[in-house]
Amino acid sequence: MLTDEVGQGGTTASGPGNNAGHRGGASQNLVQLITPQGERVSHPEYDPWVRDISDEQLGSLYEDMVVIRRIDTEATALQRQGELALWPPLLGQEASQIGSARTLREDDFVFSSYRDNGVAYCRGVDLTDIVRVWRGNASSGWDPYTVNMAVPQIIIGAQTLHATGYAMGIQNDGADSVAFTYFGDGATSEGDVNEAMVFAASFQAPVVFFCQNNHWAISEPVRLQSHVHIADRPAGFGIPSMRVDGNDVLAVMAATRVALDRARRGGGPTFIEAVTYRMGPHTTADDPTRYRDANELEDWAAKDPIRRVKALLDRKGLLTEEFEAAVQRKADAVAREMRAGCTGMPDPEPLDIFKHVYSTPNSWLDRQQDHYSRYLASFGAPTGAESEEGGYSSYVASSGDPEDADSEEGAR
Ligand SMILES: Cc1ncc(C[n+]2csc(CCOP(=O)(O)OP(=O)(O)O)c2C)c(N)n1
Ligand SMILES: [Mg+2]
Repeated sequence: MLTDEVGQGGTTASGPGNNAGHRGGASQNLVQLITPQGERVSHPEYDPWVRDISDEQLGSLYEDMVVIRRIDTEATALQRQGELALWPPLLGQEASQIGSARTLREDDFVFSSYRDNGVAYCRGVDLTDIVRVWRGNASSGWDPYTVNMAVPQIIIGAQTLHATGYAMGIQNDGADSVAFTYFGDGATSEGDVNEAMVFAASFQAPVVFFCQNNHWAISEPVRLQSHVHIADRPAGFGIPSMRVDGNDVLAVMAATRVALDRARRGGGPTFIEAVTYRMGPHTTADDPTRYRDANELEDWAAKDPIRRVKALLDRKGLLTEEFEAAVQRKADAVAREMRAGCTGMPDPEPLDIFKHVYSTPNSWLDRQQDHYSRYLASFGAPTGAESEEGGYSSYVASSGDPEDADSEEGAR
């Protein structure tokens, strides 16, 4: 089982400089720079990539991880309180998301999945916008071009195609930015991800494939989906890969820098497997106790990504009371802001759902809209929305004979 290996440091099979990354052959070892006990272990190949990281920056990475765990806890609570319809927790994946996202440049472009809300935080997505879709308030959370991050993809793996296409565009523009795509272990079984890798390799596109192997695809264990390490698969496409401890923020950062550097210098795509663990349920609608062993969770809790950086800071004498209090204050403030934004966002008009389906009129949709507006009218005229131009009331007003509404009775 892959879970046993993350306790120790390791090396890769690849050479020096930016030849880092495995091109096939024997299975790779795991890159680790901080042990679960918080010990900084040296790694000749990857140390140079994070040599510049100061104590202050390490503290900042720790703060980021604490903050996104707090975002996650708060959003889970909001869901339990009926304020969000659903939430996909990132608990346990903080180092993978912070170590990578904090390494990106502003002009790089991110294509992610639903679980990468820590990445969205790093990109500067408004806290209210992070939860907007999960509240069922909008079809899309934010404008991708304001933060250079596409809205999260729910169709498993589809974002990797978008990333490869975007990367080919970067190439055409002659720019040195990079398309960076996040996806899960389960996604690697999808055709989309494989097609994205074929194109990326063929055109040597500046794209980084960042797979968070959290060991589960809902209730399917990774060992069922892949009989080899996931990082061994890209070799078949001619894409170099790295296999890093995804609960080690420095190892993730080093690998991300290797991959970005290669892409910026015209060296084409890289695949990173960040070996981590989904410590929570798949979503708030899931109960993992029905399909996974409690011992597995306990093993991974001992490899917690935040605890190990905290232990490292402590070893360095940097974990002062003031520092810890400041981190806590920041996390609380972020959680407060997100909660206020969530509960304070105005409800959309029910018929707004029809506005963004087609750009041109469509008789099928018109008929459905007409039905729905008469159905809504059967509950009596709403208050408050009547005055809004083009809103609920105008649809209701034009919906015709209230007798018709009775025929919708069964739909209640
Ligand atoms: C194309 C497609 N097939 C199936 C699903 C249903 N589905 C939602 S999440 C998920 C598992 C994804 O697992 P993984 O890629 O490991 O990502 P994780 O949820 O672990 O972050 C599946 C199968 C979907 N959303 N899209
Ligand atoms: Mg997974």
